[in-house]
Amino acid sequence: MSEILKKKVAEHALKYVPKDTIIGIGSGTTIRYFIEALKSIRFSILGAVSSSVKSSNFLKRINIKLYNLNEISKLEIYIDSADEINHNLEMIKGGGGALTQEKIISSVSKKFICIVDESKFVKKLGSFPLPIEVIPISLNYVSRELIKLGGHPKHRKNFVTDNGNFIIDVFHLNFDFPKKLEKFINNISGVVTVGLFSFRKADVLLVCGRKYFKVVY
Ligand code: ABF
Repeated sequence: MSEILKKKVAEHALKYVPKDTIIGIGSGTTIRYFIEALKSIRFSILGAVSSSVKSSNFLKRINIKLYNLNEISKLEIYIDSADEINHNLEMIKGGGGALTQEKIISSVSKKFICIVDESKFVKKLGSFPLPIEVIPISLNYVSRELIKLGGHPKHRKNFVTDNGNFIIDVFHLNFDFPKKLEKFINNISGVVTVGLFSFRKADVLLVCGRKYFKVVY
């Protein structure tokens, strides 16, 4: 069922794509549906900045021109999904491992449009473990610091990010003060990016449920 909802929300997101612009594009299965849907738009887009090798490959297959973020100073929109998003539009991202590029590209974008199926729209963040990208030699040090914070860190086995780094998935963290938590984790040496998006949260959320479709600002 969630595949159908992901596809629906992805197709709906086409309405938010401005003409003749370069758009920022995230990663994951929901975004895969969005990229598929891009084939059907009648007007043109100039191209895309992609957040992962996987998304870049899908975009190339449908002949969308790819830009390096360094060639661009601003983007009108960034479209991506999330692993969890709350009513304040703060998110946990990085289940697919592309959180660093996702955070950078969304930071350059005027508007972050998040598209999810209803299972990801939550009252409270934290059922999904928080992904953190770390420099490989810092794995154990960062894990010890996360334990001090009350978390249960788990190294994501057999996984290397597009940047050559490791991912730690952290369970049981307290998300009562997301900004404080994001800042604190960002400050641990060896952390490249934390998959908590409380500063660069979404601007618009599209949620597709079995019985409803919601737009949240
Ligand atoms: C990206 O894709 C990630 O930040 C998030 O981890 C994931 C969601 O994946 P899916 O669309 O496959 O559920 O947005």
